[in-house]
Amino acid sequence: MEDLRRVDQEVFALVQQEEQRQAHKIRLIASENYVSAAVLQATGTVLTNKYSEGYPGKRYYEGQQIIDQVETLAIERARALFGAEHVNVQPYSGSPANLAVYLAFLSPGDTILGMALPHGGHLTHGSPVSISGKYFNAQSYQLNPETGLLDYEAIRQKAIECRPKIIIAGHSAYPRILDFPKFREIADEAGALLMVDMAHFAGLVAGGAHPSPVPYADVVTTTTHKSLRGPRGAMILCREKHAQAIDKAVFPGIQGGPHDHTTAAIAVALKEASTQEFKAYARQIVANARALAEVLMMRGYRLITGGTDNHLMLVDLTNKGIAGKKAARILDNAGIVLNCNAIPNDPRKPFDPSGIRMGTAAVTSRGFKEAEMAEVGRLIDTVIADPDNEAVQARVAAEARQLCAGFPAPGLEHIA
Ligand code: DSN
Repeated sequence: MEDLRRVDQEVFALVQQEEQRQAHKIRLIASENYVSAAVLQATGTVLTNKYSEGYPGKRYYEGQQIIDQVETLAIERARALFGAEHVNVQPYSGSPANLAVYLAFLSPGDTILGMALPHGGHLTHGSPVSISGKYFNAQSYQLNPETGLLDYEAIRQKAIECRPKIIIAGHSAYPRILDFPKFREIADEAGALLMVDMAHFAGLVAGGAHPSPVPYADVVTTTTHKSLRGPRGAMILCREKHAQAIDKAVFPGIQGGPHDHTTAAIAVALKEASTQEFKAYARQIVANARALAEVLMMRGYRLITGGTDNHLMLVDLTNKGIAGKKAARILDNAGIVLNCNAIPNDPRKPFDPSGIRMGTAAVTSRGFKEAEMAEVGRLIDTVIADPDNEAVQARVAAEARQLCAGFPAPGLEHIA
């Protein structure tokens, strides 16, 4: 980054500091990861200089000889990896991708049915503060208050009662595998389209560590930067009969020119995700989540649903006498980065909820296995058990840094 250093020392210094932070801390935010150096390099190319409204072979501006090939490569790799009939790789991120699906199939005021945000759904699945809840009649389903699990019979009844045009399956904080055949059955019975937002677990699907929604859903949206380990971006996978509606909704419906440098990096990430190594990575993400969940439960932590089948877990801290926001803050001081999170039927406010969420995609990218996850669980407990002790936090931060030092993060191998 010699040119960046010369031209703008302030930004250069901040980037360097962020590199240090990512290298030295144990990153457990369930939606984050470390992309490879190859993905970083593709993101930083001259493809950022190009405008290419339209789609390969049908663009509004000239000079698309190379860009068409880049986008086609990304599309074909995504189709092959996920077995999808049609893929749009242009959405800028997950929220625009979801909005594009709504634009493709809904008129303002139409009914959608998604998982409630406080129960693990995403803002764009119909939260009242999001455009998805403001422009549409957003109905929601919730988790069973006793088990913390999805109650498919209750979802079915709700769908029959409100007759949504789209049922949304997918989440940001649900630690279990979704029953896609069951969602398909419910959608058929209610006469709805089924949309699956697989942003969180797309990498697990790609690596065969999670069932694929593609055979069951009409439309699947995903970000590319979570467990899939690509650049910040998104894709929409759909059946051929919806291809035109989806493409028109993305452009010109809600977006202008695609970010071609991102498309190139998505293509690289998809190539990486098609390898045997990535399959092993996806399996290890799940094994690591289980290992961390077990250590925490052994130490008296209450996990929502009693464990995890995917990359994430949700911990109710009520019995530990500490709220989620404070827990997240002191853990960050101690070199362990995660986020506070509402638990189902949380009596506390969203900005300071009762729980914390953690995921294993990023630490698995740097090579942590079950033994390191046990160590991470011990460190978390040490901090939570003595929440006002800054000396403990400093000691744990040093231990976290030492643990990370043995596992250089992808893209950050140059950091000592
Ligand atoms: N913000 C992401 C997450 O953390 O789950 C979802 O978009």
